Parts: sequence; structure tokens; C-alpha cells
Amino acid sequence: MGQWSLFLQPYKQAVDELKIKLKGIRSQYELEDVHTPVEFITGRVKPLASIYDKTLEREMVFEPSEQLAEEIQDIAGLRIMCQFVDDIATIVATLRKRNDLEVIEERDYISHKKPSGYRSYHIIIKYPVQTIHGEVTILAEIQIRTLAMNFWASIEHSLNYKYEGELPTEISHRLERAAEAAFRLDEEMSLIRDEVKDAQMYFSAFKETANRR
Ligand code: 0O2
Repeated sequence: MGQWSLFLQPYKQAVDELKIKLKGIRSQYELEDVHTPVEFITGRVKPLASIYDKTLEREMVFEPSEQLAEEIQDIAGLRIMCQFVDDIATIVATLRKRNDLEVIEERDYISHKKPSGYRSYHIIIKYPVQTIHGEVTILAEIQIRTLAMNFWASIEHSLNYKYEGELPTEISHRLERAAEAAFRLDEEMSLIRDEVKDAQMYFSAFKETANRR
């Protein structure tokens, strides 16, 4: 277990640092009084049980190694949730420009949804972590999705966990329909996006004035 703690330490540090940095994007937009593409951020280090499952799936040895660090790209995982589908492209462009990380791969499961109905934009980054023994570069996965995509993915994830990946056909069909409903919700919201943004800016200005009283 000690070996795993040592191996996972830079991943934990990367998740902590990236959460703060990505929250910084949100604060900067807020300061400039413009719509922020970032609604909220979560992050986690992949639990050992999930790392174990993945090594079984990929017929790898379950031990801390360079091969494991290269093959399992989401040991450090961040998720950025946004309100509108367009916000996703804004966030991706912002991440590509940063010089504290390097985007090495992008997977667009929005234009190309997964057979389950899953939609999200995945970015794999290289991220340097400073340790007491020098710099260690790790891989991390950033998933970017709308609130509707996130709602669907969390529900589907729980159901898959409950049924151990063998969803009854009826539930699979309902989930496919729910994924389409979530997609339509995103489309509808995009159509009234400017109205919604205006209303939100108006509301936050109103709150600020009320707080000053
Ligand atoms: P967890 O619990 O989120 O860590 P693989 O990593 O082998 O599964 P691939 O193609 O290498 O697949 O990576 P991919 O598909 O880019 O990213 C996998 C992660 O995306 C998953 O991590 C989920 O977080 C999410 N994901 C992918 N497909 C689905 C799906 O159909 N439903 C849901 N709810 N999430 C999905 P893990 O390790 O599976 O789980």
C-alpha cells in the first residue's frame, strides 16, 4: 500500500493544483463581468479499486509502473461543468493556450456520442508536478460537459454500478431516450443563450447592489 501512496502522490497534488487553477478561470471571468464558461469543477484521484478493474480489463499487472502511468490516463481526473454547449469550445481553447500544461489528446464524445448515449469532451494533458525529488510529469484527463450531460452521466454511472455493467434492456432504452432529451435541452438552452446570459448578468449586478446596502 505504501508503494501505491508514493505512486499516487503526484496525481493527488496535480488534482489539487488543477482544481485551484481551473477555478481561477471562473473567478477571472466573474471579475470581468462577463458570462463565465465554467459553472463548477470537480476532481478526484482514481480509486485503487477502479485502477485494479482497468488493469484487469487491459490485461496489465496491477502494480505501480511506468506502463500503468502511460496506459491509464485518468488516474488524475478533473471535470468542468458548464451551462451551454458553446462554453465547452471556449474552455478547450483556453486550455490549449495555457503554458502550465500540454494538451496531448482530445476526444470529442459530443459530436461522436458513445453507444450508451454518453456525451462529453475529453482532454488528456501532460502536467508537471514539483516534488521534493524534482519535477514529475503526469497525465491527467479533463472532462468538459454541460450540466445536462453531467446529470445524464451521473445517473447512468450509478445505474451501471448497481447492475454491474449489465443494464436491463428496458433501462438501456430509457437511458438512450434520456440522453436525447438532455441533448435537446442543451439545444433549446443554446437557442435562448443570449437571453439567459443577459438575465444572469442582470441578476448578479442586482445581488451585488443589494449586498452593498
Ligand atoms: P470513472 O469512475 O469516471 O473513473 P476507458 O478509460 O478504457 O474506459 P477510454 O476510451 O480510454 O476508455 O477513455 P474515455 O472513454 O475517454 O474515458 C473514460 C471515462 O469517461 C470514464 O472513466 C467515465 O468517467 C467517462 N465515460 C466514458 N464513457 C462513459 C459512459 O458511457 N457513461 C458514463 N457515465 N461515463 C462514461 P471510468 O474509468 O469508466 O470511470
